[in-house]
Amino acid sequence: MKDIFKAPFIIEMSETTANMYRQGWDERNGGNISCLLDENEVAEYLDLNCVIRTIPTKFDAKKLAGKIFLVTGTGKYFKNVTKDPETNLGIVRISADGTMAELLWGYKDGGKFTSEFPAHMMSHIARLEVDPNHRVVAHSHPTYTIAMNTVCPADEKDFTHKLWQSNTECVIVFPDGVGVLPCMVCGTEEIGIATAEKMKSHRIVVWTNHGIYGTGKDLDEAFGLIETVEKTAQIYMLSLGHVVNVIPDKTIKGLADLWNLTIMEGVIDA
Ligand code: 2HA
Ligand code: ZN
Repeated sequence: MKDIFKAPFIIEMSETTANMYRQGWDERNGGNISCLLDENEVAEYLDLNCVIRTIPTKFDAKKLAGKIFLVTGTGKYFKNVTKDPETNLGIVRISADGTMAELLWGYKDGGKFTSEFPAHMMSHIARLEVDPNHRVVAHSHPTYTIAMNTVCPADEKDFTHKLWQSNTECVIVFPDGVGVLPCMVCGTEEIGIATAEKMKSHRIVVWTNHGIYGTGKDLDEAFGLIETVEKTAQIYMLSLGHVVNVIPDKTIKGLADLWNLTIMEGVIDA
């Protein structure tokens, strides 16, 4: 068996959580990440017949039966992952009936996966249905995005438009727009269902007054989506009350046409 502490998926997860912490997006135990792993790759590091313990999923995860995920732990701090991945992370396999997560590695102190496990798993189901290359769901509390929620309506077309108008990168990076949920109780199956519904048509979902979900084929892509929204939310908040130039709709359309992108419907008139 190879040394799991040297596995690319553990190193990349440690680097990403540390990076997010340093951005100031993940205070205390804020944020959580899950990555769908390749079974054959995991088998190079772990005996897949050795289940340490089982943890109830508390929702129907049957559509993910047999799939293996690397998931940040509940109550754990992103800033601590690098120095102790085995306590702060876990590798779980969804049981055949979808009611249990079989712990294959990690959560060494008896812990378990993030409280947002339902939102993560339901988002994986939704994204895999539209994109077979999808692998990562990352949740974070970026400051300016949450600040934008306090001054903007919880309306996804309006929110997307404001981002597209503030930074020319936005329509290119997320032509599919940003899904927006109203302020809801987090950690529940309900918010998981609502998030997954948005994930059918968006790779980014904002939880009003809470934070953001970014998804993608790898950690870089999920991180990059969050980073682009957050940078643009910062531009928006810094210029609030002093705006003389926003990107005209015809330029947003021009950018989309130049890059052959299909943009979220109903956001611009052009
Ligand atoms: O893990 O971010 O949404 C703490 C949270 C809950
Ligand atoms: Zn959160």
